[in-house]
Amino acid sequence: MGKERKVRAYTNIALIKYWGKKDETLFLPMNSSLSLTLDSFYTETAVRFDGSLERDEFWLNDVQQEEKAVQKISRVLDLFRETAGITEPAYVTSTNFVPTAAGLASSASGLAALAGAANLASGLHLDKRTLSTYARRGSGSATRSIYGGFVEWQMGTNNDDSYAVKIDDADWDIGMVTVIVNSKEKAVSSRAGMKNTVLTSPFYPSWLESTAKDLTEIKSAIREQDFQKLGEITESNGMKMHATVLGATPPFSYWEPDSIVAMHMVRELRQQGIPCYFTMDAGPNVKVLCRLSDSQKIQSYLTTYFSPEKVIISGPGKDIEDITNEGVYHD
Ligand code: 2P0
Repeated sequence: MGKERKVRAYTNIALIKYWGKKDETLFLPMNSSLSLTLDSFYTETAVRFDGSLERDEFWLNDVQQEEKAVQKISRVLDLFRETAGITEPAYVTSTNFVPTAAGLASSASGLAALAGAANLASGLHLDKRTLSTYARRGSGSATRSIYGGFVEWQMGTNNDDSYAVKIDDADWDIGMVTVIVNSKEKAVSSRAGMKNTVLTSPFYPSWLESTAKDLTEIKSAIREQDFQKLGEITESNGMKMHATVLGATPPFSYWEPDSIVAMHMVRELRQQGIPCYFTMDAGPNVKVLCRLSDSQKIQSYLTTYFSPEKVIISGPGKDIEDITNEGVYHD
C-alpha cells in the first residue's frame, strides 16, 4: 500500500473568463483566462494507492460518492497511474471548506487538490506548471487553482503547453466579496452551457476577439497595480461572457433577480466612492472585486439586503499546499 498524501487547494474566480473548449477530451480552451485565487474557499484531499481495493473509492465530505463522481476522479487518477506505472486503485477522501450556508461546490479547488494529492501519492512530484496540465484534465478552471494570487491559464495548442502561470501574488490590498444568491445546483452546467454557446451564439466570435484584448489590458493593469482599470476590465469581461449566453439557441441566463440587486448595489457603492466591481460565473452568485481594506464596508452595505451568512469576504489564496503532516506532532 502506498503512503497517503494530503493537499489543500484554494478556489479561484476568473476575471477574464474561460468560456468554451476547442478540445473536449484534452480540455483545451478557446481562449486564455485570468483569475484571482481566494483564501476563503478551499478543498483538502487525501489520496493513497491501495492494492487491497477493487476499484477507486471516493468520499466527499464523509459521504461515499456514486459511480458518476468516481468516474470523474478516476479519469484524472488514470493520468497519474499511466505516467507513474501504477496499477493500484486509489482511496480518495476530500473535504470542501466553504463558509456555512454557502453551499458552493467547487470543481476548481476540488480537481486541483485531487491532482496535487495524486501527484505526491504517486511519487511523480511534477512541478506546478506540469501539475496544472493534469488538473486541467479534470476541470478547466482547476488549471488555475495550482497557484495563488493572479493566475493566467495560457490556452496553448496542445496537452503540454496549455498550463497555468502565476502573474502576481495579489498582495496589494486585493479582496473579493462573494454574494451567495442561490446555492442550489444550477439548471445549465458550465460544461453544457459553454458548449452550446460555442456552437450557437453569433456573439461568440466577437467574444473571443474582445477577450484577447481584455487579457492583454488586465495584465498591464496588474503590472501597474491600477485597481480601477483592473476592476473595469473584470466587470466588462464578465458581462460579455453572459451576453454570449443570451445569444445562444436556446437562449439562457444564469442570472436571478437577486443577482441584479447585487449588481445595482455594487454600482451604488461606486457612486459612494468605494471602488468595487462585480463578476459572475455559470450561476447566480455575484463576486465583488475590491480593495481588501474596503471589504468590510462593502459587506456591511450588501447585508442591508442579503443575509450576513451569504456575504463572504476573501483575501488572495495561496499556491496548492502539501498538508500531509499538518496537525501531526513533531518533537
Ligand atoms: C471560469 N467558468 O473561467 C469560467 C467562467 C464558469 C464561467 O470555468 O467543463 O467547471 O470542467 O472545464 O471549469 C466553470 O467551468 O468547466 C468555469 P469544465 P469548469 O472560471
